[in-house]
Formats: sequence, structure tokens, C-alpha cells
Amino acid sequence: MFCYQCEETMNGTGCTVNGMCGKKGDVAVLQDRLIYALKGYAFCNSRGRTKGCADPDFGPFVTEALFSTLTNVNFDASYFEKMIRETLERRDVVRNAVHNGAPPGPHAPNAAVITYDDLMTKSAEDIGVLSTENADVRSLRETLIYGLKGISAYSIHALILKSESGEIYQFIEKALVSTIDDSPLEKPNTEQMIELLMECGGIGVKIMSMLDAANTGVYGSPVPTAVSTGVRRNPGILISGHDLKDLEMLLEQTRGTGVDVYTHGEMLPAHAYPFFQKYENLAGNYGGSWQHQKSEFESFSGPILMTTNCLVPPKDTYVDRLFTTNMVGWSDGTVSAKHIPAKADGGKAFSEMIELAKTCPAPIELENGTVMTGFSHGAVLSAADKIVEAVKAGSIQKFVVMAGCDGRRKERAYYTDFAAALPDNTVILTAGCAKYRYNKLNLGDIGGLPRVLDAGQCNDCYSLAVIALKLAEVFGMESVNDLPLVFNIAWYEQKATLVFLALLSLGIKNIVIGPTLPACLSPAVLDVLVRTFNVNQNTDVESDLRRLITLH
Ligand code: FSO
Ligand code: SF4
Repeated sequence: MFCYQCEETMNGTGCTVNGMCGKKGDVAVLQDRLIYALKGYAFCNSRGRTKGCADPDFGPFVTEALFSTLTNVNFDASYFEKMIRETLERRDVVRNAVHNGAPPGPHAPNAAVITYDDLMTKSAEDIGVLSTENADVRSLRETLIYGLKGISAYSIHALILKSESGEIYQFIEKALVSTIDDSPLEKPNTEQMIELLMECGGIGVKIMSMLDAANTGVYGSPVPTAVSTGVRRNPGILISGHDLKDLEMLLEQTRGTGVDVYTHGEMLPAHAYPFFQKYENLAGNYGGSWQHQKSEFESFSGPILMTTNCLVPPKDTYVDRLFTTNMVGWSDGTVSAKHIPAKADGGKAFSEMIELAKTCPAPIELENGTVMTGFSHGAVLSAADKIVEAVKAGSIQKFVVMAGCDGRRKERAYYTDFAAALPDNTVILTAGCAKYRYNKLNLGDIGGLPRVLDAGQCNDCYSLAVIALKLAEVFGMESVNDLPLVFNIAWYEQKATLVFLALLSLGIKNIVIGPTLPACLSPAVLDVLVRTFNVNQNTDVESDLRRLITLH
């Protein structure tokens, strides 16, 4: 295997035997084969599109498949075997329609004609990341594919709320086709590949905006909310991941059963939506970010529902209480987490989890306080006048965007230390699970405005972009880069890669990222990012405070 898609990759270069995330070598190769099959499917579908016989379900299918290969989503080999088979079946239907049943021409790329049995003999070397020999082409292709995985994740959440876009699906198709080596179509040159990456970022802005509209349309505009971090005496179900529809269905089905629902990780911001606040059985948020799940799922004592990433291989102590849904899956070949499928109408039956919860003790208390969330663009911009006054008066000197992901590396303590060391006249804008590094630090407020403003999940980084663009407008500045605003973001997986591309596509410069730079960036590609956008890696708290706060 070879995988270098996330920040945890082995030695900062690539996982080669098993993943640091727990992904086994055989599952990694199956994911490579699925991506290869998807490229061929995209190729045939693009031909089908010009002939009016494209697969009408291309978008929903391809986004589910890409999402399933994102870090910490699915560890189940049988899921990938099934998806590879279905991809090739769908590809063949489109290809046959394009050729009126005649065999494909001699110039068709291998990914468009390979059989299931043949594909299952291919190794990572044959079809995986390293099969692209040129390091810069590989770097640009893989970064693009990681961006597509991010787009796919957000597209799926939007689709579940009945919002989708043909433009986004067509971009995914075009981008996948651009990565096929033996395509009869002209291959993009380096410059065109960089343009594609920027286009990917622009599509990232679009899908996050669509998801924002879908979430607020269905669940209302988030309002600043203090969420309980303690526990009640009832048994509970813990819901983690990012999918709000699953939370809605779970709350409905647990209502009146004596079973409470607690959020975990990236579900914390759900508490800020007016729709969810009406549920008496939504008890609070339990624990911290995904990286603490092994101990927190154990002490939770009741069933756990993983709706999306980030799942880590479970411990024996709670695997029988772990349920997955959507494209999440876990199996070690012997023991599997139970999967809750969607019915034809999208509904799900959580009865088994609820019955199990009734037999479990209440969660063990980890803490007993509150944590704030709900500072999305609607809430922050409603206080825009106050913010402008505070900036003019000097009581807010700088906004520091510290959005992104949390992760297991010890070095990530940097983000807690950096937040704690920021001067009192700075405000942190955050989104994503990175916030758990500093959202319980009690950093105080500035004239009633908390110094940590949590806009929500990682996809709600869109909110931060809206806030920045609006503030630039209010201050009469030409660009966001002129604002007293700096970026010190944390990345872990491919949704963060997309958010990063989205920020670049908005023309945002001087972004500092960490704790390491993506391994997929070759020196030449990194050089382009540095020259064009002045992207940098963070270093140590003292130096970064100097360059971002004092000197900037
Ligand atoms: Fe975190 Fe995981 Fe939301 Fe990511 S839970 S790390 S960007 O997958 O998804 O912020
Ligand atoms: Fe390694 Fe990350 Fe890939 Fe897992 S997802 S195999 S940790 S690079």
C-alpha cells in the first residue's frame, strides 16, 4: 500500500504497510482500486453526457464512493469490494450505451475497460498513488483527488437534505478524468492542473455555501448557545460525525423512551440550531474531539452512532455498542460494527440502538460545565456594528482564524498554547474539531463578545469566509488580506484539504498551516503555493505570535 492523504501519514511521507489510522494494507489497496474504477466510470460518463446517455445517478454514487475513502471513514474490506463491483457495472452500462452495445475502441483508457477480476489483481504500485511517476504531476493529481473527497463529503450532507448540484457533479467527473494517465483526451499541463486545483477550491466554496443554506433552511440559523458538558441519570446514545439528519431522526425516535442523546466531536455545533433546541432529550455534548474517542466511547457506557468520520478502530470494550451508518463501516474480518442502512425513503430504524441503550448504565461524567458554540455568520454579522466599533476603538486588535481539525500528534498541544498566549485584544474564529484544543480555556470576552467564536463544523469554515468578506466590505477594504485577520489553521484529513483550497480560491494569502505540511505537496508544488499565496507552516508559539500578531 501507499497512502499519504492525511496529516498522520507515517514519517510525514507515506503509510506503506498499514495505515497509522488503523487502515489495513488490504483495505488501502481496495480503496486504490475503487478510485481507479471511479476514474474509468467518470471517463465513460463524460462520453455519455455528450451523447445524452450519462448515468443519472453518477453524482450521488461517485460522491458516496469518494467519501468512503476519506481518512477514518470505512475500514471494511467487503464494503469496498461491493463498491468496486457496482462502479464497474455502472461504468459498463454507460459505456455500452455510448457504443450502442459495440465493444469499446482501442484507445479507451484501461480504467474504462478493465474487468472486476483483472482490477482485483492490481497492486498499489500498478494503479495507486505511486503509479504516477512524475512527482509534481502526482502531487497535483492527488491534491485534486483529496479536494474531491472533501467536496463529496459535503455534497452527501447536502444531498441528504435534498440539495444537490449538477455543476458540482460535473466538476468531479472532469477532475477525475484529468487524472487518467492513458486517456485519449489531452492531459492537462502543470499550469492547467493548478487551475483545476483552484477551480476545485471554488467548487468547495459553492458546496459549503449550499450545505450552509440547506442546514439553515431545514434547521434554522444557529444562535450562540452554551452547551452542557455534564451528564444526566438516564441511559444515553452518543452520536458522532457530521450528519445532522441522522441526529434529527435519532432524536425523534428516542423521544419519550427515557433514553437521552449526547453529541460527540463534530456534532457539538448541532446544539446551536433552533430546530434541535426543542428536543428535551438532547442532553449535551460528551467529551472532546474524535481523537479521544477510545476512552470516551468506553466511559460513555451506551450505544454510539458514527455518522461520518472520524472513526478509529474500536476497542473490544465498546465494539458491541458501536453502530455505523451512511458510508461509515468497521470490520476487522471477524468482528464488525453493526451498520444501520437507510430505507428507500431515507429513513433509518434506530430501534436496536434504543433497546440496547435501555439496558446500559448512564454515561460516566467526564466534566460538568458548558461550552459555547453557534457563532456562525448570521450570529456574528448581526453584531457587526459592535465588532467594527471594537476594532476602531482598538479593543479588538486582530482576528485569528484557527479553524481545522484536531489530531493525535503530541505537537498539536501547540494550538492550545498558541490560543492561550494570544493577547487579550484578539478574537479566535474557529470551526471544525480543532476547536477542542482551546474552546474550554475560558479566554474571556471583549465587550460581551467571547474571544473564541465557534462557527460550527469543518464545513462551516464557509461561515468564517463570509464573516471575513463582510468585514472587509464594512471596513471599505479591497480585499480580505487587508483586514486585521490572520490564519493559523490545523489540518488533518481531506475535508481540510478542500477548505484550504477554498480559502486560496478566495484569494486569501499568508495562511499558516500545521502541524506539518501535507506530504502530497512536492517541493515544486509547494513553491508555487508559497510564491502565489505566501503559504507557510507554523513553527513555535513565540515565533508565530511575533510574525502573525506583532509584525503582521
Ligand atoms: Fe474533524 Fe475528523 Fe470535521 Fe475532519 S472530525 S478531522 S476536517 O474529519 O471533519 O473537523
Ligand atoms: Fe496513513 Fe492517513 Fe492514509 Fe491512514 S489515511 S493510511 S494514516 S496517510
